[in-house]
Amino acid sequence: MRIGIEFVPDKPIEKILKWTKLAEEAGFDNVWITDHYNNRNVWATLTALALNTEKIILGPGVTNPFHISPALTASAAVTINELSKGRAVIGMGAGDKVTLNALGIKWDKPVSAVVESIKYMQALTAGDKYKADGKVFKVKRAKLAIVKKKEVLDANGKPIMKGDKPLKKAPKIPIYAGAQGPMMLNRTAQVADGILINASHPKDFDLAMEKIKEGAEKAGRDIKEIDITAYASFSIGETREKALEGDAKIVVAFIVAGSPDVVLERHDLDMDACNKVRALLGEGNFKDLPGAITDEMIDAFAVVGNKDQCIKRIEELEKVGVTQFVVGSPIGPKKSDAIKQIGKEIIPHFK
Ligand code: F42
Repeated sequence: MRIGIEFVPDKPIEKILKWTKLAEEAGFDNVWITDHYNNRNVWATLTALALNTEKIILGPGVTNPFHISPALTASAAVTINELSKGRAVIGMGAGDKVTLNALGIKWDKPVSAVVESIKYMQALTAGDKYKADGKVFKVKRAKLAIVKKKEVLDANGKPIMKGDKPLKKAPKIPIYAGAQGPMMLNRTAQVADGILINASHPKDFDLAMEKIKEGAEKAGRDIKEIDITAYASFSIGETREKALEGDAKIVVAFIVAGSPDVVLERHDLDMDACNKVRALLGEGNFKDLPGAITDEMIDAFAVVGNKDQCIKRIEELEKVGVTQFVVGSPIGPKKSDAIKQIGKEIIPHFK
């Protein structure tokens, strides 16, 4: 099981860097930086992280093909891969419809946009020419000049030949898709190296796995090739009560309010209680909001608790097929303490 961590660059980059260094020391495999245009820029943040870390894998989690052309995203990722000596990945999702529409950006065919952008970036990051007549992207001619292909060596260190020339390949930059919906899961499972699923409960993964399997089978892929990632809301403390002292309930409130009824029903949540949360959030009543969050809502939408409770849930997710667990916001009441606690008590359990 890989263990990743998510940071939102709504704080100065120095702070994100400090936490990322702590995460690297604590043994995290991946750091994912969220992308919202109203926060600090994701690629600027990743540049600072790439230059000041040694081991941790890094990438946007997730950027989208509507704000930025996939050609530019591919170029940014190749640049970060060079700066970090081969540690870049890309997370690509549909983006937020409301935010994009507010900027006057059309959000048409989000599933096709994500799938086509992944193929587009796969070609460009591999140093290949790309041309497409897709539903969303009509590309006449694209190629990155900066990709350095290297000779591929066999087990004895000799170049593998392709005809009379040595076979050359660019360093691989894995591309992950952010996906929740059935169509998005199915179609991205046909092309992506990993799938970032914004969920914390095994019930959600049972359903997601069905769609991922369908997609992988359709493309003739082995599901083991896909890094199935739980992008989970998380809060750890010495006790469950302590873990709940920070923003965990507020994060859960946003998830409850943003989830379709079908998801709330899947978790047998009381609809009146959920509607109360929606109303309080709508009014901006953050004072009464925590009191409206039930234990059932927390259990459905976050991994919260002491070391043993968190380990138990991550193990349950591993059983249903999750191969990377991403510790997402709020992480804990105090981020630095939580990162150290995860490094001491959680990561060794899964390594
Ligand atoms: N969004 C951000 O803006 N910033 C972030 O940092 C971010 C991080 C993140 C991390 C993990 C993750 O899973 C999601 C994350 N997101 C972030 C959210 C992400 O950008 C997307 O909004 C979210 O993942 C989209 O959810 P979804 O997989 O459910 O896809 C949407 C488009 C959806 O509604 N899908 C449905 C489905 O079944 O998959 C409906 C599909 C649909 O619209 N179909 C149309 C049709 O006509 O049938 C279109 C068909 C076509 O060709 O596209």
